[in-house]
Amino acid sequence: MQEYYPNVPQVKFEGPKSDNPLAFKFYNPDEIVAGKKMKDHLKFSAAYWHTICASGADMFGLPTADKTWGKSDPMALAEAKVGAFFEILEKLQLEFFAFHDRDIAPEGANLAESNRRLDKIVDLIEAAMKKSGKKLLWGTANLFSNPRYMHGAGTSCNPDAFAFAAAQVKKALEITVRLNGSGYTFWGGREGYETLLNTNMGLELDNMARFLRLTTEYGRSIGFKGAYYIEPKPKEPTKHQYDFDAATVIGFLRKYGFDMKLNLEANHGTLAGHTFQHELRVARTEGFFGSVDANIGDLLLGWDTDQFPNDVYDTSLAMYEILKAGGFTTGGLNFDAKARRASYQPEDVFISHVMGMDAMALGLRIADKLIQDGRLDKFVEERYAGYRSGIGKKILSGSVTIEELEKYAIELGDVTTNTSGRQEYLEGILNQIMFG
Ligand code: XLS
Ligand code: CA
Ligand code: CA
Repeated sequence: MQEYYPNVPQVKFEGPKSDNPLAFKFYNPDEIVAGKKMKDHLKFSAAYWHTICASGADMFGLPTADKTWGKSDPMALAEAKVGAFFEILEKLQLEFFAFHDRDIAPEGANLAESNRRLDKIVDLIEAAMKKSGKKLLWGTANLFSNPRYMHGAGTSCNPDAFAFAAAQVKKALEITVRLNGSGYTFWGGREGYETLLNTNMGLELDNMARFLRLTTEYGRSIGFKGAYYIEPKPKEPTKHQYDFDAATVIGFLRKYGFDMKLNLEANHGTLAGHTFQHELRVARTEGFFGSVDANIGDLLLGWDTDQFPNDVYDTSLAMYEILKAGGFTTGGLNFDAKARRASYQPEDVFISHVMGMDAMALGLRIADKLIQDGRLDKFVEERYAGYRSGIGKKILSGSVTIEELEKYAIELGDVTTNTSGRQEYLEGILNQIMFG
């Protein structure tokens, strides 16, 4: 069997003192944290499109990273990529992966040919999964790269594009079922608008719902038992994306009555002006927590940089929310991430994942300590203690009238007993847990 990365050994846990760039310092897969193996908490996944396809090309420059292994024929290259990708999963101890249909096989001259090409590569992926035990976290369809989707897919003004997209998702769902995927993700690639001057927003939103209805029902009809996710993103590629953020998507799902969860990307949360923790908190509070794309953006830039997570404050607070949500069931931590353009050597694919996995593992360790410590929970509990008795209890019971509240307020005279929010005390606890 061909080895695609002969210079990269099996990556293992060596502990915090190790200076080996190709070893985990904090991610120790079988170590028990909060009652479970770290690998079962974190459920790491690699993204086919970045890990094995992204070449470092950007709007200003050509590719920097060679991921072709001397293959120029597109199908021969697609076949080589399967071998290389599974070698990466194996060497990095990544148990899961995710892909778009067009990442794994190049589009043909028509839909029938594209589907035949997909079948050929899926045969290889299925065999590689069987051999390695690796699992599909979620599948998806690329409904944004081809020019046919210039106006969107489900929200396109052109019904031919709607039909083509539905056919593409039908095939992607069949593949996901065949590969036993535990999820299927809808990211609204170009489902948004550039200008309201040419846009019928009401029709587009209803059509997005029609599109989701048709596709999700089809998935169930062919035996898909996993979770459907919508991945929010506020902008890019369109100026305004309909799936703006967690709260917007939850409103949409409730309006149209869909049983779906959220796949939350850290980077998309910050692009929407929220912290990653905020997006996770919204999802967990509302019961829509599903899966996570752990990649971050650069807070000084206003676009989607898809970087590996390195900020341990962020990963700790994210893991805190994830633990509080009860952890992953169908979902996992997918690295929708790529090494920077100048980190172009084959080893960088591995080094970048190692750093990201260690950052999430540190987050898990710290989140567990925060919960064990209990001071944050206790503080929040006490902050709302007023609702456990008296007028507070009555408000919660729903039995209070506005006249009673008026009477109570008149008798009270004024609100004189507010307690301190103690933000700095709580931030100090976080630092103490992290560095103490
Ligand atoms: C793009 C999205 C995309 C989805 C899958 O910004 O993150 O990669 O995760 O289509
Ligand atoms: Ca992204
Ligand atoms: Ca993503």
